[in-house]
Parts: sequence; C-alpha cells; structure tokens
Amino acid sequence: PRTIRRDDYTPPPFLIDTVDLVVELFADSAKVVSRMAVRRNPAAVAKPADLVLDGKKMDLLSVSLDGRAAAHEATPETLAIRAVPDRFTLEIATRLRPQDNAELTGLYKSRDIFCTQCEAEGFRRITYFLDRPDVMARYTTRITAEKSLAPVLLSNGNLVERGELDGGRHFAVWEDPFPKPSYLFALVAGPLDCLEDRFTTRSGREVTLRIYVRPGDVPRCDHAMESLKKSMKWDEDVYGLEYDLDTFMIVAIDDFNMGAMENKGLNVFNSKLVLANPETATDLDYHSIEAVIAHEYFHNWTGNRVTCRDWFQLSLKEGLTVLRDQQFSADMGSAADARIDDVRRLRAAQFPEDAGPMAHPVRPDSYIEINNFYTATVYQKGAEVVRMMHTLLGPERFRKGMDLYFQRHDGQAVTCDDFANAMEDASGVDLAQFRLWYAQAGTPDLKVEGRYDAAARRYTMTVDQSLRRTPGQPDKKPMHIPLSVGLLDGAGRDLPLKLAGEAAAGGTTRVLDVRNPRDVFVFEDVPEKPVASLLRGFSAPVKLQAPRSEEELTFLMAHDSDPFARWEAGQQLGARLILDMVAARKAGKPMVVPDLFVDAIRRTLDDQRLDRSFIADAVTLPGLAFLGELMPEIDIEGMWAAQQRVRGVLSQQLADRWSSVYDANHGSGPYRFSPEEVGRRRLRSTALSYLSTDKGEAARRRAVEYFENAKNMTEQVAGLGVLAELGGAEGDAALGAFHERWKGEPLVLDKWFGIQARTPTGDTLQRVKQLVDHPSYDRKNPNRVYSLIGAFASGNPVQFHAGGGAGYRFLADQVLATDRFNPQVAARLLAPLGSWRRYDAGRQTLMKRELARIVAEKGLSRDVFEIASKSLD
Ligand code: HT7
Ligand code: ZN
Repeated sequence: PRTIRRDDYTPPPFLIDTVDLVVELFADSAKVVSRMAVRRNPAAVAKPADLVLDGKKMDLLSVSLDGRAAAHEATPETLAIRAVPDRFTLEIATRLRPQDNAELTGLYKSRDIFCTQCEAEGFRRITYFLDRPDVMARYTTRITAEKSLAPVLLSNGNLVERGELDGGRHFAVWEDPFPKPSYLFALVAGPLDCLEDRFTTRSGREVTLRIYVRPGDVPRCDHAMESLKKSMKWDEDVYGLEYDLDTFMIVAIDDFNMGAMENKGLNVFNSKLVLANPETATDLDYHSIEAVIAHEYFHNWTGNRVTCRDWFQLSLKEGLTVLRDQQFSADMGSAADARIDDVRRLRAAQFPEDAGPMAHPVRPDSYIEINNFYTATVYQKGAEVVRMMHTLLGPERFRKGMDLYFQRHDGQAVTCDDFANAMEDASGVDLAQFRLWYAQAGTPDLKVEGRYDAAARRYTMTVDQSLRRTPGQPDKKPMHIPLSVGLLDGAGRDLPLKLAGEAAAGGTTRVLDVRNPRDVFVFEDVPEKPVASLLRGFSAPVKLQAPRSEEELTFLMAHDSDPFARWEAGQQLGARLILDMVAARKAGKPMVVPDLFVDAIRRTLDDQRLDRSFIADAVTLPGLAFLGELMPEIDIEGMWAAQQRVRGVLSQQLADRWSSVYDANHGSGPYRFSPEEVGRRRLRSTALSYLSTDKGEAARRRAVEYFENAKNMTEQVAGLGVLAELGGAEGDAALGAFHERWKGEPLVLDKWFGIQARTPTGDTLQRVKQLVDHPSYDRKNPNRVYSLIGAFASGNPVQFHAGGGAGYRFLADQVLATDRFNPQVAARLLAPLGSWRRYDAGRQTLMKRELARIVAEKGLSRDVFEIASKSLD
C-alpha cells in the first residue's frame, strides 16, 4: 500500500464551486446524480489535461461534461475525465448498495435508516469527487424515497422544498449556504421521530433544534437537548461564537464506527451518545453525552467554518475542539475532576501510544490509511498542545488569538501553523520553539530537583528535559515546556514567588518556561525550606520525575492548593509503593503497604473540605496502564498482585471508614445528574468496591443488596461490576437477572457484555468466547464489538495477557474476521498487540506471532495492514 506524505502536499488542480446532488433511495439500492461546477485552480502548481476524481465501490452509470458524453476512464479508486476545459459542468451518475455496506463509511443502512459517514474519505463512496478537505463547495441535495420506507429525509443546511411524488414517493431539497469540504456532507433518511426545541442566539436569531431518533426513543432525548442548549450558550459566552443556520439537527444511529460526526447542521451520533434516562444510562453516559454533544457542536466553528487543509492537519480541528469540550466540561461541573479525568485518559491511552510502534507527532508526517490517525495523540495530546498555548498566553491573549484565527481564516482550509501564527500574532508571544510540539512525537521526561540555601533564603530548581527516540525520529530537539509550580511552607500554605531578577513577588503559582536540556530557576526571599508543588494543573503532557520523599508526597496530598497536584501526589505515592511491592515480589520478599499511605488515605476520607468526587478520585489507586508506563518491562501479574494487596490492606484497615462512607451516601429522591449527586454515587460505589475486596459472605450480601436495590443504571452497573468480580453464584445470578431485564435494550446490553469482558478474575477468555456465540452478540455492530472484544483486549490487561497467548490468538482471529467487512473497527481492535516490546520475552514472541499471522493474511485492508506491519517494525 502507498504511503501518503505531508511534504507532498500540493494544492488541488481543480476547484468545485457547487455540487447539486440528487439521491434516489430504494429498498435495495441508491442512485446518485451529482452535478458539479468545476474550474481550474489558479493557485495550482500543475496544469494537468485530465481531471482525476476519487471514487470507490460504486457502479458508474454515466459521465457528461457540459451536457455531452465525456471521455473518461475508471480504475477501482479513480475516475479520469479526459482533456477538460478550464471551466465546465460535470454530471456523474452512480449506483450504490447501502444495505450491503458493512464498513459503515459512505452511504449505508443502520437497520432501516439510511445514513452517511463521510469523514475522512467516505464521500468518494457516494459519488466521484475531489474528496479532500481543501476543496470546498456549496451543496444542494435533493433526496427522494418511498414515503413508507423513509418518511424523514435530511441533509445539511436549510430545508428549501419538499413534496409528494408519484408512486408513493416524496422528496426534500436541502441547501447548505456555507461552502464545505465533502467530509462534512451528510444525508439521513428513514423512519425517525424527533424532539424539537428552540434556541435564541445572542444576536436574536431563532434556531430550531431537532434530535431525531428511532420511534419510541424521544423520551430519552431530554439530556442531549439540554446539553446542546448549554453548549450553544457556552460557546457564545466564552468564545463569542454563534450558530449560523436556521436549524441544528442531531440524528442517533445504532451502527456507527466512532462516537459522533459534526456534519454541517446535521450531526450524526452513535445512539449511545444521545439516548439517556436514569433507568438505562449511567452517570458516565450522561457525562459523555454532554461532552460529545458539546464537542460536535463546537466543531461548527473549529472544524467546519475553519477546516483542515489536508488530513495531516487533523489536530487543527480535533485538538482544538477537544480543548474546547474540556473547558466546557470543567465549567459545567468540578474543574478539578474534569482535569483529573483529562489526565487519566491521556496517560491511559496517549502515553502508551507515544511509547509504542505507532508513535506519531500531533501533526503526523505520513500515513497509509488516514482512519488510523484518529488517535489519542491527535485528539488528547493535540488538546494539551492548545492548552499549553492557553497557559503561555493567558486567557485574554488566547481569546484574542482565537478571534484573529476566525477573522483570518473563516471559510478557509488551513494548517496547524496558521493556528499557531494567529496565536503568536495576537499575543506577541514567540511560539517558534513551541511548534516542536506539533512535529516531535514522544512524551518528554522532565527531571526536577530543588535545593534550598537557608543562608541566602534561596530555592534553586533545576529542570532537565529529554525526549526518547520514536519511529522515524531518532534525534530530538529540546521543547518549550510550560512548567507550573508553587512552593509550600511548613504549614502547607502557598508562598509568594519571586524569581531572581524580579523586583517583587508575583503570585503563588508561576509558569516557568523550560526551553533547554537543562534550565535553572532561582526563587528568592524564600523564608524556609519549602515543599515544591510541581506541574500544577498538569501544565504539560510530560512524565515528571522529582526526588520527593514519601513524607513530602503525603504533605502535598493533604495541603496542595492546586487540586490536580494534590491528587497527583497521591497517585505518585501509590504508584511508587505499588512498584516497590512489585520489585519485592519479584525478589521473593513480602509486599508491605506502609502505614503512611494508609494514614494518608484515611485523612483524605476524613477531610470535610473535599467534595465527594475528589475523594473518590483520590482514594482510587493508579490504574494498570499508568503503572505499566512506569516500568521498564511490564509485569502484569506483579502489578495486579501488588494493587490487590494495597486494596486489601486499605479495605481491612479502613473498614470502619468504608462502611460509614457507604452508609452515609445512600441518597434519596429522584435521580439527578448534578456534580453533588454524581460525586455521592461515585464515592458510595468506591466504598462498596473496597468493602468487597475480601470476597467474604458479608461482602457478597452487601453487594447483592446494593445491586438489587439499585435505583438507577449507575448503581446497577456498579453493583454488577462488583458481583461479576466476586464471581460464584451471586455473580452468575446478577448477570442472569441483568440480561433478563435488559435483553431488549441494546445500549444496556453493551454494558452487560462489557462488564463480563473486563472482569479480571475467573476464566474470562472462555466466557468471552462463549459470548461471541451468544444470540445477542452482533459482530457487525461496532458498539457490541467494542464492548466485548475491545473491552477484553484493551480494558482487561490481566486476562488478555494471561493464558499463554490464548488471548492474543483470540484477538487476532477476531481482527481478521472483522477486517473482512469493517476494516476501521478491525484496526482499532488490534492496537493492544502493538505493545509487545513492553513485555517479557515469552509474551513478545507470542504477540509477534499473532501480528505476523495477521500481516500474512491475503486481502488484508490498508487499515489493518498499517497497524500490524508498523507494530512489527
Ligand atoms: N470528526 C469526527 C471523526 C469521525 C470519524 C473518523 C473516521 C471514521 C469515522 C468517523 N466518525 C467520526 C468525530 C469527532 O472527532 O468529532
Ligand atoms: Zn472532533
């Protein structure tokens, strides 16, 4: 397969100003006629005689140029129109079979609903086109269908006409006034009900809001609608950005490869990110719905109005929009929890990516299949990069930068450099070195050491940075890293900070500009030996090493005024002692949990000033993904044994605390999705989980009681997770009862599959294999596949890596089977095998064997080939 390189970018030789589509939908096919106004691009480098369009998996019916049959030649992925004039009208007719399209890209059917997914390169499966984001056109879409088959006909923009046709058919015409790239095109048709509402923009324009769902699901749309209105208001308040069409529509679809898609005026969502009521959705679902609705809505400006020049610039829209949705989530609830969540996600998914065979810069240099680059690096690390600019510029100058970005580039397809230029020009802050964050892959290591000179009342902080080699990038340059720090006195109070050379102290948190392999920062007038609070707010996506004693970490856990740093101190301490225990276990020594840690957790549980969510975060031990990143060679059994040991000790020694937390947070009244109520439920289920660690009779009884009395899905899922882990008759009974109750609810059934696949105890692989044959399993539904196979391979390291390679073999089989009809999903499943270098020699051999088996398969998709072959390199 061909590698596409960023450096090879050239402007398109032709531009397409308008596209008039006529899409006729039938039970077993769709006919598409596309009429395009084409002209040569004055900015093009080359002047080819032929126009070469992209196209895939369609039957070509006809091609005409200015009304006459045109000389043309089709290959499986292109259509060349011979010797075209400078300006012309091109009309192309194609026929497709949406009902047979299991790739869920282009035009496909999700049960009886026709729907499209065009990002990144799906439009070329609907009609032949210059399917690249820098070709922006104005679209008109006329859809016709049998009324009984598809009573609702939707596309981008505003509805301009609708009516009846002969033979029980009807039509609708949609006009999108905004030029857009083809990846933002959307069409949806089928039997749908809708929830309607209105939003008045701050300039007084009335916008109709509609959420379309399967008949019967309208009562589950209220939370999504509220989230949408909050997002619209927030974007006006915080960024001054208003919605620009008369209608904003969301459609919920059951079969969807990703979370959601920001098509102009017609967002298409995975139904799990729309539908919610307390009986069927968890707090986490409510949170995800709010965040993703916001994310897709925010794309209207960061992505749609200003889009990407080419797919290497994907983070231009995704990193920026993730940052915006993170800011929104922080404003909707607790900012501290939101930041802890961001960092947990980054460490669990992006840090391993940055340390593995698929490591790539936020702005990649090359790809074989662009769908493989919708990654944690492009999204989450991309958001951290924009957040660092926010930190370096400060909120006012950052906002000025955003304003300038829109002023300069509204209606254009631009690059990450254009974004950085706007930030630089609006603020006067030099971002030359900072731009390396877009270019260099890998997570920087930061070593910070402090020395106090009592006589000089001076505290010297020495910061060393280094960046390991990553595939294709052997030599790295030092980065510009904003390091946010504070100094605490002996009573835990923030000291005012004055750097050498400054006339007076300025604030108690300072952002240090780290730019060199070694930087030294001197704080003056420091009255006593301080405890340093480092990387406040997680000011940069780095791995921090600082020689801090366990006492210093517990001190920070108790006193740091920065909630992130306070939580982080506990994680660092937890990680340190778990890793010490792993080493002890390996050396045949006992695994000892120091009292100091138990005391610190006790103090956290007793601290009346802390909110419940924060306490739940702070008493949750570091996860295996994070711990694994800290080890030279991942020792899964060791980490698991040590983590369980710590849990056991905390469970026993703090039994009275867990019991009182459990009893005190019972809650009453109807379900509310509020920060307080979510915190209460989280803390209670965390206590339940600690109380269940000994697996004894009392624990089983309590868990059964919790599960059976659950008043909402959040509690049911928490109870079921604990019971599944406890196993035995109670676990089986709960799983059976849950299935019986929810077998008609696909989104709830996904949870049932997921909980079993993630259970770290028992013979999970055997169970997962049986579940693949369960009547409720659907290998063509991405949600079901991710909830079973994905959850097992990515969410259950203990079981995936057990069993002498049986888990690896199972995953490879599933990848190969899925690749035959849905390469995007298959490639996503494959990722865990890529981390083979991080394990012992035995596992390395077994994992590589499966990767080699995959690569050797005939007819492999580009998607799977790229991940599997790069993983072996
Ligand atoms: N921009 C959207 C990306 C997306 C996507 C990409 C490839 C294949 C299927 C897809 N569905 C959605 C989602 C977003 O980041 O907002
Ligand atoms: Zn996005």
